[in-house]
Amino acid sequence: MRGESTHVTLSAAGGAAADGSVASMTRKIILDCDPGHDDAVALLLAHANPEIELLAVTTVGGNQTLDKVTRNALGVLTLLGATDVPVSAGCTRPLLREVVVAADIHGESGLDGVDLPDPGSPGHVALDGRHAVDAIIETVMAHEPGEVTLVPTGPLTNIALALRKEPRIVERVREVVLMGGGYHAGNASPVAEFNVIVDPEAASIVIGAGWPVVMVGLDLTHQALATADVAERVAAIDSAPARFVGQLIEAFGRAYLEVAGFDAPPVHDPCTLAYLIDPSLVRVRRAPITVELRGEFTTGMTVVDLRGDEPQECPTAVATTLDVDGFWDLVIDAVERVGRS
Ligand code: PIR
Ligand code: CA
Repeated sequence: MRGESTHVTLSAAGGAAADGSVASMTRKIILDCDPGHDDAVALLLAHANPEIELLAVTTVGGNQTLDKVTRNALGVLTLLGATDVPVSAGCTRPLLREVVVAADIHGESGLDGVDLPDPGSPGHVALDGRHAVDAIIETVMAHEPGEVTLVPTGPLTNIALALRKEPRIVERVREVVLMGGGYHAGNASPVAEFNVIVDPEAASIVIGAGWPVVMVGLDLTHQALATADVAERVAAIDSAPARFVGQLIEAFGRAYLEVAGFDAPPVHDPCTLAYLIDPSLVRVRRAPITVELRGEFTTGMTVVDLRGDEPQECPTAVATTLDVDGFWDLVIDAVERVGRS
């Protein structure tokens, strides 16, 4: 489909610009996140990998309250030297439901166990004045159809509201590659993943909008384990960003061991970017997805219909298999690159 890749893209607009020319191979993205240890690694990969052009970062209440995750996003970008990326704060709470945070995993700050630059320090990244919903709409509408990819790695509240405020973004966005959900088991309930169960109505709106969606769920992200070998590779790099990633992995690993009994923590959110940078790293399968909104025990479950042959016309897909070594090579390469700049 796309000339520059053998990968069968799910994008409606493909890689061609409106004038028929093939768009550059870099992917223009908006990262909508709730940092969060693994969101911080996603910020790093998005900033440092040359295939990704980070147009904007938007924040949403999720792992911690909006004020905390926004402070974390600004601190992480400052540490990375990503001082030219606009950051906008978004929704403080889900569309219909009460705020739920993941303090057990991410701590009271949302990023416990890592040192961030003092917000008052010179050169610290400051907030863009716009609300995240407006930043998303303005950024998408200012680009050509098929140019901007949305990468949500937190609850889907901002994206759902952007869709409602400016429905034309459905046609204009290239695709939505989100971390959330799963088709096997949950982490916030037996069947529901955190980002989806926090705001299931928003997830339902986003997943069902008709634009191309790749759901990078727990089935995939639980393969992205930061093992001792990964920690060693990071520790071998002598730079401030590498020490930061080392702290992240250690703190995340401790929490995941205590709370979930994992020997190594799954670094969920950067898997979305790995798929965009090199689609051969993530196998995906087209499948209809619905979000359970009324279940007594199943609210927030992403119901994925994997029966029969893969449907060719379906706009939604789920990620199934990760090239684990290829994934960590990308992350380590990004850590080395930020250290150098
Ligand atoms: C991770 C998260 C929330 C709760 C737990 N237990 C673990 C966050 C991650 O940032 C990721 O985006 C997603 N939500 C995984 O469920
Ligand atoms: Ca997240």
